[in-house]
Amino acid sequence: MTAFAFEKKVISRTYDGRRLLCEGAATRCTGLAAGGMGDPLPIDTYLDIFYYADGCRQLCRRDQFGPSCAHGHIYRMVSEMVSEACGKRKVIKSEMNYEKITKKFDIPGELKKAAPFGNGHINDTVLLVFDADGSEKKYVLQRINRYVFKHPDELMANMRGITDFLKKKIALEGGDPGRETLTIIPARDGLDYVIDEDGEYWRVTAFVENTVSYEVSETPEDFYLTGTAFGHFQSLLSDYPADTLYETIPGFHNTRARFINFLKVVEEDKAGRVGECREEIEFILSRKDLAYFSMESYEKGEIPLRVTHNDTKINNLLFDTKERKPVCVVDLDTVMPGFAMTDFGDAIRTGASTAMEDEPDVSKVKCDLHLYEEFAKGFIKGCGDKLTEKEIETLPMGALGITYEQALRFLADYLEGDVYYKTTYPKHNLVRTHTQMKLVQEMEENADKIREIIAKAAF
Ligand code: GN1
Ligand code: MG
Repeated sequence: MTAFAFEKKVISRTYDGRRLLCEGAATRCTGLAAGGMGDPLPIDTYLDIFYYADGCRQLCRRDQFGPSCAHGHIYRMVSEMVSEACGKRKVIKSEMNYEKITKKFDIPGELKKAAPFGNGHINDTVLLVFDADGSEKKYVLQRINRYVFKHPDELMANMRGITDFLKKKIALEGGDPGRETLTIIPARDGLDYVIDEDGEYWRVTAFVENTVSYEVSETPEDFYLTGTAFGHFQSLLSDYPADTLYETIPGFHNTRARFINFLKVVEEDKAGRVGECREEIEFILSRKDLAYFSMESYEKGEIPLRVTHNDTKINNLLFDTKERKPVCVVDLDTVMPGFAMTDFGDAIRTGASTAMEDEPDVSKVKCDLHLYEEFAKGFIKGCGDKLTEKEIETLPMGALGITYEQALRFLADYLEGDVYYKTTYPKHNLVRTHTQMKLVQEMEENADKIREIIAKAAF
């Protein structure tokens, strides 16, 4: 039996009550397997497919999910297939013809290659290679997730405003505006996006050459530099006119609102999974204080609202491949008014963790305090003199709060039937919940040391 050449009866099995439509993907996977993926694998059940896909993902990590990575290709194909089978949304077909959509953008030259790219949980991303008069130029095409972003036009208006603003500031500082922030490639009709016949929104940005992003911190120095970059990003936007920004996801990091919504999700139990998640639910409910902290601090006037990135996961920063220095903060979809501690926290959540966000073995998940300290130093330095004393004092709660919020979000999505995050196997969101719970515990246990770290980093 060759890889993925499984039988029809397997294909029609149900996954959480919904029929898996694997046939097309299976055919394509078999083709890929024949085309150099190595030995045939005995695939008996659809579960094996998920696990196989996950194995592929592990293998292709080193390759940064590059377009030429066959393992990455299979992983993405299976995840697309699962999204579609679960009725979540229409997916980008791996064999989709991108000519038609890319022609609508003002890109010189001819499309040579297009391949799925990156590791985001939300939008679908494709790397485009164009040939313009004999020289190769790359672009990033993205389909904006309309389930998550209800008003892509507003999102793009934010992105245009922010990137124009950043380009001016970067130039003033003597930096390279073409490289240090994203460049939107407009459509031929002048808009910053194209709507296709299905009502899907697409955008294109210039690819930032010779850069790479990391899923975990490789050295403390990298993470220190990550801190300076995200801090600097916030400081560059400190005088951005916040009232011109649309809220692309209302209440995005209002953890209190998320907590209140979580109670509803548990009550409704849409996917019938509450019974198996008692411990996890209890974990969230018993830490209500964490959910209320940021909003209450703000309402008491203790911390200001700033223009923040709101998704400072470390893979949202591009590093120069040769110099290993941060170059460009990407993923500007959630730049909105928010709290400094949230940006601090989300980077700690991902970069000070010793494992991936979906590591199945939680004993590998630790909050590395040395990394924590390096990031804190970098972030505070990067923010310049912008942070107030109270903001600095609340940074540890930012990390704890956002990690707690992420546990809550993954768990809520699991309980709702995996409708928000891309998943590649049935309990993916639950596995992610567990890593976040472990990090929360780690930060709770080390609270005193963390307070000292921040005090030391700040003064
Ligand atoms: C999503 O797509 P990605 O990985 O940049 C999510 C973040 C979460 C993150 C968890 C708009 O970001 O908020 O922290 O997954 N983005 C949105 O990995 O919900
Ligand atoms: Mg994102």
